[in-house]
Amino acid sequence: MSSQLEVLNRWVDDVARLTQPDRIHWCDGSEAERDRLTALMLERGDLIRLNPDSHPNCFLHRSDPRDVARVEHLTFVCTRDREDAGPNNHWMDPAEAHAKIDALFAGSMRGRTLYVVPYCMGPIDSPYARCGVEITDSPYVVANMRVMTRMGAQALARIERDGRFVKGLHSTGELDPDRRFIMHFPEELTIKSYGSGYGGNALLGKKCHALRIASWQARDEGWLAEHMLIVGIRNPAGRTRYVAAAFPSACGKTNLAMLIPPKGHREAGWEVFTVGDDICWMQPGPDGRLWAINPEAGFFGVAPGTSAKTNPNALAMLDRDAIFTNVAVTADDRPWWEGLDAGTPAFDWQGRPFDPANGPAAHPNSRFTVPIKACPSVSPEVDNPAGVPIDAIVFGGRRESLVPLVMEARDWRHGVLLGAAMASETTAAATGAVGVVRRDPMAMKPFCGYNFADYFAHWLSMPSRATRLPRIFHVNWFRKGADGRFLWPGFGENLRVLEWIVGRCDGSAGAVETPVGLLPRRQDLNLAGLDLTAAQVDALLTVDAEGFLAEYQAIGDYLGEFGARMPRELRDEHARVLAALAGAVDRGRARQVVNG
Ligand code: OXD
Ligand code: MN
Repeated sequence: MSSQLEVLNRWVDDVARLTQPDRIHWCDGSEAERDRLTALMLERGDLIRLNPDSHPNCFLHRSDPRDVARVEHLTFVCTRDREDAGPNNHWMDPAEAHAKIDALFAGSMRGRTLYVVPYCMGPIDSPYARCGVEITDSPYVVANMRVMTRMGAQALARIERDGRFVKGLHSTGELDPDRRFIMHFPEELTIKSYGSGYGGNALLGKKCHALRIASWQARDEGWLAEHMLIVGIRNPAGRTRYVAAAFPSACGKTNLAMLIPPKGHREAGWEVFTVGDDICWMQPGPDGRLWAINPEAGFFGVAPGTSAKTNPNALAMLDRDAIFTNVAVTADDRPWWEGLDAGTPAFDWQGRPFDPANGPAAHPNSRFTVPIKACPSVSPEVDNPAGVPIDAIVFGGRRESLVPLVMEARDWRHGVLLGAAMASETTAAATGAVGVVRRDPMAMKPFCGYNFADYFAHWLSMPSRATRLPRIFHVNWFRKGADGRFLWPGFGENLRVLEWIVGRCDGSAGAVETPVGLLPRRQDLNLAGLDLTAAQVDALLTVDAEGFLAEYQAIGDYLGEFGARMPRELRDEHARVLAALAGAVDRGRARQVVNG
């Protein structure tokens, strides 16, 4: 059998024959290599140096204005059997997809350098980590992959040991939206991405490998690859519990992962540790618990809205060694975005003198790339090859109405339904309309590499693989009052909800049963020092059975779209909740205020 390095060499040769690069560079991940690439990008205008006094070693990249977000309509899962990709994915026959995209790759690297980027997703010595190699013609992608993954010589050595790796081929092509595809071939452990330089389309270790391909591998191997942050919460007694939380893109995962406790909690001894802000791989451990690693080594976070109020920890790590994409700049070359308290924009994200008539100064999906180690709240466990044990899984969406602040599933099966029933208002992280409610089960709509019906069945199979599974919760920070203002203060105050969640895990926090799950009463939440009226708390903790009945009917329609493949267990669970809601409405409990 040939070694993985031979396999890799042969693949690089094949790709070079197809794409015709002028040069081939094997990335070793060293600082010298990074410095050479940075100098090259500065010379080519791919990067602009930001103010070296206020922001040492920080750079700005301005993308093509037509290339600023993930392109879900051009993202395909190419399986032999269309049903394996499911109605939740765009599908193309693998042979047709290869032919279509290879025609675009033909000669696409002429005049360019082909970079070979070996990377490891997860701590380099973790049994849960997985490796890949991205071939790209974009030095910007190489620079970002160096921050976001364990990239270079160590990864190459591990690939040789592992005996397998995911192949990712990327070219920015012409950056023409009409010549753009992001294609996944899970059966071949292969990704091909053409025509975009944007993070989620081009940093192939992230969404393409760590979610779409990994979710497929996880199903085959009995683990979970999820769109979740991982956070450690230490209570005043010194016990740290780990929570994994799934929210759709641009719904505050980075802020929650780096939360700073409110003053009273800080003084009482609460502390929060960041393990990851976007992706979580969880494996059943020998103790029956789920153990999680963050496959990434950096953050690719949304800049707008990041401020001293919303996320002081993020702000503190953004003044050195950061790559910014599509933010605005001040007259003295500092990065700027909407929501920042200090400074005023002189140039917008496209480099034009700032004029509010052109829209926001920073693109709403402008980003920062920084190493996780730069985060003041980074967990001491971030490199632990064994991962961290997860006590609670939290699902959440952006919902103006109906969905209460927090609820707990009564058991794992109900929790899977809560995840499957998730819906959220869309954001700028993907192209398309913003603010429209769409079903986004487990925040995986854009990222699950296979049929959602099989994915839910896989989730439902976890009790047979792990005996001490986490409790499952659902939260909604985005509830609005009749005046259109958010009811819940959010940000650091979200710790109050996490306190209840860990209290449930400890067995110390109370709850009331409702048809949609267990909710805290006012006295079960620590609201001390918060300026909330009783009416606001009631609104946050009310179950509107009539409204939920309509919601669950819509959820039933959605689950029905997957036909007979949808697991019976989930349909039964849905029927149980629907019947409980109908019963509550019949008994005249159309609105259950849990305090009342
Ligand atoms: C991301 C996304 O970049 O979800 O994390 O779009
Ligand atoms: Mn994400």
